Amino acid sequence: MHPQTDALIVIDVQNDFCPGGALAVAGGDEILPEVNALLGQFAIKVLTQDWHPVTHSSFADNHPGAAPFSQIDMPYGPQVLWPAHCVQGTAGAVFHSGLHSDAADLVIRKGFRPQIDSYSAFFENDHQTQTGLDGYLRARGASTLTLVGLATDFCVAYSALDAVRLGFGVTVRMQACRAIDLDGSLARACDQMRAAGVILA
Ligand code: VGL
Ligand code: ZN
Repeated sequence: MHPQTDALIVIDVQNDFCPGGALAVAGGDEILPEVNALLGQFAIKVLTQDWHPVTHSSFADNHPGAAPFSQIDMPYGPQVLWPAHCVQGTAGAVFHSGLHSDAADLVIRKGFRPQIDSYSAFFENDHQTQTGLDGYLRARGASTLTLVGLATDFCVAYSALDAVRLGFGVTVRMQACRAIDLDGSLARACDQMRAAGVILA
């Protein structure tokens, strides 16, 4: 058992990010045994759930003529346009059936504002709008975090970098993560995480 001050954050282990899903991450379901084992070892366990309205501005479908995986400029910075995924209330947004989601203390939903995406578990992509997770973890006395889930190079990396900025000690368990790897995004994310002081275990 990990100490009371150590929290496990499981990022976006949802059907749409697993094989067969709308934004499938290769091998996304392979992490389930390790993620479930970790859920049994931490006192503080949080799941995040990507949770978009069908009108969400990160969906290529909502930008006529735009191709999935292209980039646009949003008021808060560059934004990749994704295939529609994790739409609120759909099967794709549900946690993978093999995830022991009942073990979680808290589920943080993110990306529900139509005009802004939210990769990180802590801040939306403007790096200012908070999800509330920082306050929750502090209130429970967490000082170190272990991150696992999908996808390594987007939601896991953004969460890890924000967590370090917020003053948490952060470990990413790479064997319990899988990446989208768009144009070298995995290598870039790993470099950024290491440079920021994230432990890649
Ligand atoms: C994610 C792209 C879009 C993720 C979520 O969970 O990494 N990536 N929405
Ligand atoms: Zn999303």
